[in-house]
Amino acid sequence: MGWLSFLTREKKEDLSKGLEKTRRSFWSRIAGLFSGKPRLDAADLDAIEEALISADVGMDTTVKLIDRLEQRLSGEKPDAQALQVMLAEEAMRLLPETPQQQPFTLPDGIRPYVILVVGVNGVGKTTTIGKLAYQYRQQGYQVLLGAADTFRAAAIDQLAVWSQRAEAPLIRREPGSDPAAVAFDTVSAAVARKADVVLIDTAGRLHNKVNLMNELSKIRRVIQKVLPEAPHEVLLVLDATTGQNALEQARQFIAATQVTGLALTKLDGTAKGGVVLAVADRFGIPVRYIGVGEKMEHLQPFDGHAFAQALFGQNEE
Ligand SMILES: Nc1nc2c(ncn2[C@@H]2O[C@H](COP(=O)(O)OP(=O)(O)O)[C@@H](O)[C@H]2O)c(=O)[nH]1
Ligand SMILES: [Mg+2]
Repeated sequence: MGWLSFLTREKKEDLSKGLEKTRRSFWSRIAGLFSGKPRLDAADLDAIEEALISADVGMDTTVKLIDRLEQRLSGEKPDAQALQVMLAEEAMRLLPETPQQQPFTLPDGIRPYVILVVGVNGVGKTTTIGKLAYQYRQQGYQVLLGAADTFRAAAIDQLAVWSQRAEAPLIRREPGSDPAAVAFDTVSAAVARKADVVLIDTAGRLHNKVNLMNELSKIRRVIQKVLPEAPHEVLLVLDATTGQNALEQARQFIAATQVTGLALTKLDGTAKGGVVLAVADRFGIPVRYIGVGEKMEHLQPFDGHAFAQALFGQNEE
């Protein structure tokens, strides 16, 4: 299939560790399947279906997986390893092809490359920006951050800490100022300073959905006054620990604004890691990054092949 992984062995270990809760929980639910009867029956498929739903793969995606599994098995009973391989293969077929470009490299000729980061409060936007800034800096790019989450002083200060850590200058205004004005300042400064990449943080107060979406539109328009083709990416951050809620957030943001990529955080803290499959299958928008831990390098570029293996791989321990 020509899958060329850009994840090092070490990163694959982080990934496997990050998905451990989901994987363990999944296999513990179907452990009983592999003793006794020589052939697979309907009850076995029900058990697998339930285990997938418990892992937050979501109803629609689970049904697809079960259908395909049923076709492939046609009455045969796989051992645990064969089931693992099949699940991983079928999961991969659901994922949009992972771009084969080196992670954290920018496309040629687009400078500054503007990334707008959106999502509800607490999902990990600011942290993800900090980690991305660090990774882009590692590649030698000049990075500029924009603190367009202006509602709380703490939010700006949090980004300021990342700015120092990643050595990426921050454009900010007073708390309470207009987020679109900060976005404008940031992109203008990036043009003037010939920065390579711009990461703009935004607020995500969901209690006023209409306002939030209007505000994101306004930020886009203002950015386009400086650079008509920007933002080049709109990254929607989702918290994997919220399972089906993350799916609902994705639905709302995708309907309201032009999302080009997804980041799913906190996979290390949940048994609901299957939500990555649900989101990728449902919306067909590429998952760009996943968070498998708190450290800088724990924000990984998403590799569908490695992900599917790590999600369904057995626990040998
Ligand atoms: N364990 C873990 N925690 C994360 C990850 N990503 C973000 N967090 C934590 O989630 C919390 C909220 O993150 P923050 O970036 O402030 O969210 P924001 O409100 O969307 O900007 C912080 O405590 C982060 O450390 C991850 O991949 N794994
Ligand atoms: Mg934040």
